[in-house]
Amino acid sequence: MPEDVILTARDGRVGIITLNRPKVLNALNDDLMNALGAALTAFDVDETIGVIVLEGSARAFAAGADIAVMANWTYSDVYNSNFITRNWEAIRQIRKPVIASVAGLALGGGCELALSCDIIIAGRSAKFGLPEIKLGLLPGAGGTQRLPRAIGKAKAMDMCLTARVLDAAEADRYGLISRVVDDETLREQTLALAASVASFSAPALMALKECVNRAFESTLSEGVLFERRELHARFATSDAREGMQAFMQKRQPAFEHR
Ligand code: DAK
Repeated sequence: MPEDVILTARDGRVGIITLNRPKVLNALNDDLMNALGAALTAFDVDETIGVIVLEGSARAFAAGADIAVMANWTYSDVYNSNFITRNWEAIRQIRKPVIASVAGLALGGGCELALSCDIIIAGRSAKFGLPEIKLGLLPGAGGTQRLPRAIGKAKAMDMCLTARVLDAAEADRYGLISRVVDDETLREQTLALAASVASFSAPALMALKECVNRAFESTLSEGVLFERRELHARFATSDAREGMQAFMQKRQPAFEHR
């Protein structure tokens, strides 16, 4: 039996997806990206799940697109089959918060996958790089666009043009990632963080994620207008009523995700 290229599990309201091609450092091939897209979508529409965690192994989150598969492709192959767009972008459609939990290598497409998540929590062993230039390629899964938005042009150019790899402390300092923790506690801290976020109102989280992402797609005044409308819409939800009542009554809110 072939090994499952991803594994899924649940921990309360947290859906966990583990990339599982350890022999090739979780190199991203079609099977894996198809399975990842399906798992993300399944958790996204599951009302019992509030947050999705995406993790790799202790050695590698993912070492990038599968070079062995790509090595003989022609322009026609990738253009005609719509490589990347076809099955790498499911994550862009996910409405619930996605937390990348990164230990070890996050290179090329692996780094781009982490950049597509909403929060990146990294172990001290994590390494982030876009080394495609060494292969005569370039980052093609959003890296040239998301990285400068995350860390600015100077640092992004340095990483893309020189294949410079950042360790976790540098990535944290530059704003590429959200938090750094000890590797031994990475999983525990990721799941605690995910559980905490998943306890909040699911529709409020989805609206909030949409607002923050809108900051990258619009002018400031359009973005602020979008945010204002989303805030007004919260007043139509029972969770907002419950959250504010709970505060007034000095108790914990019991959100129903409505
Ligand atoms: N693909 C396939 N296999 C990989 C791999 C990868 N990206 N990375 C590692 N492996 C495999 C190795 O070949 C090796 O397999 P065996 O030889 O054991 O069969 C196994 O994983 C263990 O790797 P190493 O023996 O090399 O382990 P080391 O610790 O010595 O080195 C390393 C780890 C990560 C430094 C090294 O493996 C490495 O440099 N890997 C390649 C990293 C890389 O260049 N990543 C970027 C991939 S390119 C496009 C859009 C997007 C992209 C391309 C096109 N278009 C729209 C057209 C994206 C491209 C990329 O992501």
